[in-house]
Amino acid sequence: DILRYVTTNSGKVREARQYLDPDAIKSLSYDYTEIQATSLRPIAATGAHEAYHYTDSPVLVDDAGLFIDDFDGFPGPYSAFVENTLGVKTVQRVVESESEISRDATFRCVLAYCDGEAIEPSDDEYLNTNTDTETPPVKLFTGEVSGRIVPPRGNGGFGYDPIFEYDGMTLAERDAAEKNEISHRGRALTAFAEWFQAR
Ligand code: ITT
Ligand code: NA
Repeated sequence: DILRYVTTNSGKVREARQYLDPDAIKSLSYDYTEIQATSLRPIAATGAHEAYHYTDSPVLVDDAGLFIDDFDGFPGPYSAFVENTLGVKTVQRVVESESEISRDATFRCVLAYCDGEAIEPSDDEYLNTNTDTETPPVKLFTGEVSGRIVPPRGNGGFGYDPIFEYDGMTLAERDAAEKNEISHRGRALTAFAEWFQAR
């Protein structure tokens, strides 16, 4: 069965291409329900269940967010809402205007895979958010990158990339391959691709 990389975000698809065999995987722009939660894992897992039931074929859901340390992880799971309301430049200005707080932040990405088959649980990579035992479990792959919030630079990437600096460059100053080498998504996709190929 063909694997669907489920996202409405073309920036994610561009980055994921490097890891996913184009003959075996297709992207699907399906907007699954995002539950309200303070961490990405249950959101991705629930989304994978829903997308699996929608497509009836194997799915990989990608939930990501920017967690600002001194804002207790805000915007975190609400990163898309905050980008669409305040905008990323305002987020940067708010961080800058608070003289006592640090600029440290972490990008996180959670990939949730579901193919309807029972997947052997391995520690907490395995999650079944539903008490309904008919619900197939999902397997989770995570990646993160820690950096700092800076005034916007660069035209590459998407979302918060221009205001997130890692090792002297913002993520928007890197092309997709360079971003993948160090990014939350690149790390999660590397882990997924290793597991998926070895299966
Ligand atoms: P899908 O849910 O359909 O995949 P989305 O863009 O809504 O697309 P998320 O729910 O994961 O994705 O929202 C994540 C938010 O964080 C959104 O504002 C993105 O622009 C941003 N984001 C995610 N990954 C990012 C990355 O690698 N670089 C910069 N911003 C990112
Ligand atoms: Na979303």
